[in-house]
Amino acid sequence: MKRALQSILQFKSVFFFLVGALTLAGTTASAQENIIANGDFSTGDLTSWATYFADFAGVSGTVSAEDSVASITGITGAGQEVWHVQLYQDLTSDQLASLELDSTYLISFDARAGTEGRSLRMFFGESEPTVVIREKTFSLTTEMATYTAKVALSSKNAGTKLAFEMGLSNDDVFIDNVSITKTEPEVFTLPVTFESADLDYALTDFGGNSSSVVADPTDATNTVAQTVKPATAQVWAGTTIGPASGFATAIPFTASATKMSARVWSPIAGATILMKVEDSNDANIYVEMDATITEAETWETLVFDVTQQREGTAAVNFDNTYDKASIFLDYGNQGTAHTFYWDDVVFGEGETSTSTEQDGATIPSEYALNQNYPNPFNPSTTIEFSMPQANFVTLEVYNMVGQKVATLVEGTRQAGVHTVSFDASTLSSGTYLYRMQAGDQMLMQKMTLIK
Ligand SMILES: [Ca+2]
Ligand SMILES: [Ca+2]
Repeated sequence: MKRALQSILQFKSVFFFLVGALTLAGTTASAQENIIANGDFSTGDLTSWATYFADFAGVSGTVSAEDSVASITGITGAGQEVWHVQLYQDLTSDQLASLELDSTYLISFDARAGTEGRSLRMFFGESEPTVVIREKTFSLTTEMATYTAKVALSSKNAGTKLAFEMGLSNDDVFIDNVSITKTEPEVFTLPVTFESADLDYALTDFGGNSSSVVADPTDATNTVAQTVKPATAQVWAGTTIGPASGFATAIPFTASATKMSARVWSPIAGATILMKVEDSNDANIYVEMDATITEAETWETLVFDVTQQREGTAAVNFDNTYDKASIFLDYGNQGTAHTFYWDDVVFGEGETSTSTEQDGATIPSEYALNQNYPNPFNPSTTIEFSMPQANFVTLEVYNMVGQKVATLVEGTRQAGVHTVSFDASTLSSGTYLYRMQAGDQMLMQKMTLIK
């Protein structure tokens, strides 16, 4: 999936050149100082690095830095714990001092494996007691490639280390060019699809919930949020979508654009799902909206209308800023150790999908992006696209100078015909391009907004 994402990103930059847009910021972290010592193993040895083998569990192997690449080879006995074989660097007090709290860091490394698909876990944090600042598992290939993860640094302590954990496989791993550099924070805003390869989604739980970003249990190619509401959780336990500081930009509610949506998988029918939007700088400014799960153990798209607030709660004021959103799963009930999944928090009504399982229609034979209807339109229109197989897909709208004005879909979708509505009430009259990308396919159509 990661490689597919990379090729989509490459394709995207090609598109920007094609349309002549010069607005893409070419930022790199290369000018920043690397906090890791001997990250390129150029000394030909493991200076500053340490290794760990769980010899009590009978695990052994060989680590070296010949040819200025770290190699972990000849592993035997792995298979019990992911952390049983490690190459790691304990950060010195000088290294720690150079890490600034509330800044964003990019952890980057090159790696390859002796076997295609071998997994490698990157751990950044403290091992005893375990404090995870960032943890991410990568699927390596036999070709050297660059892997990254972003960290919104909110804590650091004396035991912080960067570790590569070889996991449950005995296959060889080669690592080079390890760096931790300060970088620009990711612009965290809607839509939230959990598909970014290196964004730290930094979900903020309260009231006893425990959330993490995991593979969709119904579709391993999709990434979703998992929220456990344990038996000890409060009736008001919830999860802020991102950091407590909210989104980078306000949710663009207007009198004619009042809806947002999310997909939720609930283990129980009848659960109330509450969406709260608020001003990150003023807790007194908020709107609470709710929806009800109709069917257990299936993905449901829930639409939340900011003009339809919960009874007895504050109404929307479009002059206010709503730049933070939180989701409350099975709101109003104490936790019962249920596990929920949620995904695709988007501005607008989201999508309605016609999957082949639902209506018995035939699977489309190829990718297709149909002419929107109505067209011309004012202010909203419907776009239909077809997928012959499940894939990661983006559907974006551009103006005629190549500026992106909307992202309508960004995530994995099943095979089938999908429709998405586009509300252009904030845009001016003119011709717009809408572009779909899925796998190596790129399809484009024109539409005309006449106000
Ligand atoms: Ca090197
Ligand atoms: Ca997703």
